[in-house]
Order: sequence, then structure tokens, then C-alpha cells
Amino acid sequence: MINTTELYSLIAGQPAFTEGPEYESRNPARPSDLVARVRLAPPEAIEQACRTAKTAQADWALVPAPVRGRIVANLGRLVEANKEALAALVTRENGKPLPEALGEVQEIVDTCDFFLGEGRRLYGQTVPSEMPDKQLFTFRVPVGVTTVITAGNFPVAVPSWYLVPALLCGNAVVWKPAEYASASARAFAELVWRAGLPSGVLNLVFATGDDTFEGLSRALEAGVVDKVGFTGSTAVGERIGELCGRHLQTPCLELGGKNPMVVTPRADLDLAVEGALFSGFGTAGQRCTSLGTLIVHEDVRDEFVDRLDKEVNAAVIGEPTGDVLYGPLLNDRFAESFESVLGWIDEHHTVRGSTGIGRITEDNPRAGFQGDLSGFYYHPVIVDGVRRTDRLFLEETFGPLVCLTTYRELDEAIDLANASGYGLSSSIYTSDPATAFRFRQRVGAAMVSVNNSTSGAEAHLPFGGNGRSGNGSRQSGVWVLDQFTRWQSMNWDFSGKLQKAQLDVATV
Ligand code: UN1
Repeated sequence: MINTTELYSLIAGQPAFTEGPEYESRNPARPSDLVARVRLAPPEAIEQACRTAKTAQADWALVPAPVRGRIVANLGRLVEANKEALAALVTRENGKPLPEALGEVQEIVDTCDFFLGEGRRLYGQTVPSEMPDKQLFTFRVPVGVTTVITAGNFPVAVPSWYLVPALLCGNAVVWKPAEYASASARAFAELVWRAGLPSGVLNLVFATGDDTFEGLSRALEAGVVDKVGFTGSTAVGERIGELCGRHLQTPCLELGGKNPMVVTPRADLDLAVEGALFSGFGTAGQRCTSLGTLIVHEDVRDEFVDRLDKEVNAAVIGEPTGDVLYGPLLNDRFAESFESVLGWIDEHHTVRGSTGIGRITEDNPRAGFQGDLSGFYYHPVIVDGVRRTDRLFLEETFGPLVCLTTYRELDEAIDLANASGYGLSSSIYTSDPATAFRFRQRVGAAMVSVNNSTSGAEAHLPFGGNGRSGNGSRQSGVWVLDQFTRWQSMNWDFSGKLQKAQLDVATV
């Protein structure tokens, strides 16, 4: 793998803006471990990278799609060959347990496996004309330059959901990863370049959020950006949506979630507890698909909560290279915002799942904790008695916290599941097919799990959100092709005369 100590933006393969302010990317499990020094580029970097990308894209678009597919195939094999090293870096830089990091890297391989074949498909259509001796066609054409802005909770898999199809479709990319995931991003980008990408087709820019926004605004103004892909918070997504809208562009937005899990009286409670533990507390609750609120039927509530409480209490938290349920929060900024979320707990709520609340310290210990207390480790919390008007019920918490409420009738559970206005993932545990289908029909979430947790996407199924979770765009599988291509039509008249649509239509 590459040397990750000093990182610069790379535009057309060349280090750029090497004099900028420095950001230190640190291991959240042991912040004294410096993973990388990152030079942050100014706003003009995005614009410059987009200009470079624009030039490179013209040639890249003319490379036959099956040849672009070969490069995607090479990338898949390279990622596979570097799986352990890349996963270890993800764990070191972002603190997710190693098996999850390995799963994340596998998700890139799966994405490549899917899209390498798309290089030989990327189908258009032949369409009948209303006139004789005339044929109509459709073609998928690349959008142009895509700016991809990604979060660091999935520092390589989620970026690959943009990069792989965007490149396969003949676009050039400017990727601005989260600063705190710079080393993982650089390592993944390195593999993409090594897979055989021509210079300037993928450019990497390290910058702060504000500078990125400013740079993006200039690039849109200059007409050198054609599509924006963003995964991150709803608040930032709204700003990006507004900015793109001013330039008549529709970005691909994958935002937050407040994902509900309904536990019905006909649920397998062992399964439901396991699912709640994994999606509520796994990855320290830092997935957009993490479980937000448990909506449990009154008849099974006590038994379910007791069992979950026991499991959460017994879970091992600590060093992410060890055998743990979860490791630290992503960095000090995420720790700080999770602490303000904990401040939303009030006297109406009962806290379960742990003997402590807040950061795990010597004075606020956790039984079985295995790690270095300088890391950003937090106690897991189940907040019982959450009401639908509570901030805790309405907002994404992005940490090891799960809200709990009860219901009596299915309609009430569905209403509660939809009440936050987010619409990413959802889940229901039941052995009754009619209940599962009714839930599927009426829930606002774009993704529905039956007898499975809210987390865990597959590379060939549409991924995305409705409402506050996104603008309806979908990633993964064939659906994402509509994000990175536009339809072009062609009509070809071989009648030897001018045939006019609508006016010269043959009647029978
Ligand atoms: C995200 O948190 O941004 O569905 C995406 C999952 C993951 C993707 C989450 N594979 O859990």
C-alpha cells in the first residue's frame, strides 16, 4: 500500500495546492496515532480539477464502454488483492471493527463485479417510427464531469458506488472525500488509477466543507461540472440541492436516516433482538441505515426490551481490531455532536442498555471495555419512552443510541415509522406475510427489510432515500445508470424525402 503520511490533492496525477493548511487525520481509537497529514486545498482547487476533468472526459467518453468495463474489472481484482491492507487502513483511520471494514472493501469488489458487465451492455433502444423508412434509436451518453463529495463513515465503499458507475459510463470525476478519511480515500484512488485510468479522469481534492461548497459554486458557475453526487447530512444535502438547482442540475443526494424497526407480536424475538443490536449499535450507530427507533408491540414489549437490554449490556466495546460490537466514534467532531444528542434525553425518558451514559472514561467505566480510553468511545443507550414530538424521535442521532416506543395497531406503527419525515431504510419483524406486505405498501422508506435489520445494502439493489433522506435518486445496480448518463435520441430517415412528424403520418 502507499505511504500515507503526507497527502496532497492530485489533479491529473500531479500534486496540487501543496502549501495549504494542514489537517491531521488521526486514529479515533487512539488519537495519538497520526494516520496522515493532509494539505487542504483552497476553493479554486475544485474548479481547477473540474476543468482538467472536463478536458480528459472528452477522450474518455470515446473509449468503448466494454474497454472501460475492463478497467472496472481490473479495479475489482486490485481491490481484492489489497483487501486486507485497505480494510486495516479503514479500521485505523475510521475506527470501524475490522470485519466490517473487510465487508466494506468487499462491497467495492461487488460493485465492480456488477458494473464490469455493464460495459458490454449499457443498452440503448431501437424504437419504431410513425413514418415508413425511418428508424428511431436511443443512446445513453455520459453526463460529463461528476463531482463526488463523500462522508467518512463508509470511506471507500460508498465512494465506489459513485466512482465505479460514473467512470464506467464515460464520465470524469473530481472526488472530495471527508478530511478525516483522507488516507483511505487516497489508497482507494490509487487503486483506481492503477487499474488503467487515463490521466485527469479521476482527480482527488482534499478540502474543508466550506471551501468545497465555495469551489463547487464557482465550478457550477463556470459550467465545468455536470453532476454532483453527495453522501452526508441532510443539512448539507439541502445546501447542495439548492446550489445545484440554481444551475438547473439534479444532484444525486444520499442523506441521513431515522430508520424504524417494527417488532410485531408475531416476531421471532431472538432474531429481532439480534437485528436491533447489529443495526442500532454496530458501527457505533454511524451508518445512514442505522436503526433509529424501535416500535414494539405492547404485548411483546417487556420481553423484547429485557432481552435487548441484556445483549446491549453484555456487548464488548473497544479497540476495533479486536472482537467488539463497536469501536470509537469517527472523530472529535462526531463525539461532540453525539454529546449534544445525549442532552436531548429528558425526565420523560428511561435509559437502558448500559450502566453509564456518555463517554467511556476511568470515572464512567464500562464493564468488559477493551481499548485505550483516549479513543472516542461511548456507552450504548436505549432511550425508552420517546414520544413522537421529541427531538430524539425526529432527528438522526449518529451514535450508539436507539429510541424505543410502543404501538397497539399496525396502522399506528406505520404512522410512527413515517413520522420523522426521513425515508431511507426500515424494517419489520413478523411471521405474517400480510403484515409485512401492508407495511411495505405504506411505509415511506425507500428500503424495507422483513425479518432483517435496517442496515446492509447489496451492490445490485437500488439504494437511496425519500423525504429528508434524499431527493429520490438511487444508487447501485442498473438504476444508478440514470444518474450518470442522459438519454439521447436519434432519428434516421432513409425514405429519400422530407417526412414530417405528425403531418405525414400514414393512416390505415
Ligand atoms: C451509509 O451509511 O452511508 O446499508 C451507507 C449499509 C451500508 C451502506 C450504508 N452498506 O449498511
